Amino acid sequence: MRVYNSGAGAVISKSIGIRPREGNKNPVVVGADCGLINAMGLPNPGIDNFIDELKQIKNTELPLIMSIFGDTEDDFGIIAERLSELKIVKAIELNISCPHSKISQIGQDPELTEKVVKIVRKSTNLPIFVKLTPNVTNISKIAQVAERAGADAITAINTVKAIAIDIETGFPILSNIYGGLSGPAIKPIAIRAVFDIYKKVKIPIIGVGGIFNWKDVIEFFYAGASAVQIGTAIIKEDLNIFNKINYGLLRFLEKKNIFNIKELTGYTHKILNKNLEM
Ligand code: RRO
Repeated sequence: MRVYNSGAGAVISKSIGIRPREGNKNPVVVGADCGLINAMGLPNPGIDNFIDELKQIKNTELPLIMSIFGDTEDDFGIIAERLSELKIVKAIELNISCPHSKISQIGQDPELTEKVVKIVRKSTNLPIFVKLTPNVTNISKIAQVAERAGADAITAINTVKAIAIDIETGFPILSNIYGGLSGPAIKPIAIRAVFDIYKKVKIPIIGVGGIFNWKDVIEFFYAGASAVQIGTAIIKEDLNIFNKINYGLLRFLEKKNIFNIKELTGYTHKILNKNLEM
């Protein structure tokens, strides 16, 4: 509720699995020059406890998107079905892309992606977002597979697989060795991913990766996004970021005489295609 009341259009949960999970041992986060590397290890209370917690939220109008993951492919369907009974859940996002866990294997494999999305499609009528990993050669191919299997939107991107090493000891800093890099360092990678996916799918794309201000949001929309997510910037700054971004976007749209932010989606593609026609 705090995030929503701070100006976010919707709220997305940490990924929830079938059973409680502690996550990795410390250290699980380390700073990088332009962002963070994390290997939280999917810590979460498990679906039963989380549903109990959700039931305590009085305002069911809160636009809540539930991020989910499974230890098995069928887990995704079981969790999605259970969440569908709750009025507060407005969409489900499939995490098939955490770079330092087993689930990233799904998002790196077209056949597994298709299988998981189809299982969830059969389990729920809620909109399904599929969050993709940049740690692949051809992200738009995976997006196409997800679209064909019944996804309603693509979220791009999850973190970029990374390592940080302590030069005194020579040991990797994170207990898990590998982690996921987020923050401004990955924004150009995320923009490229959204740009490439936009060329290949018709469903909306939710852009994520290194957004800190309204200019970043415009860039994602021009590349092809219809919405964006913000994570690392909330940790590095604070919840005022949502109002600051909303204000900056409104001023930009007013200045350009644009009535609906939808008009920005894919703008770069439109001007590039026009140039090609000339
Ligand atoms: O919990 C994590 O370690 C984690 C997850 Br689920 C994810 O999707 N991406 C990430 O960078 N870390």
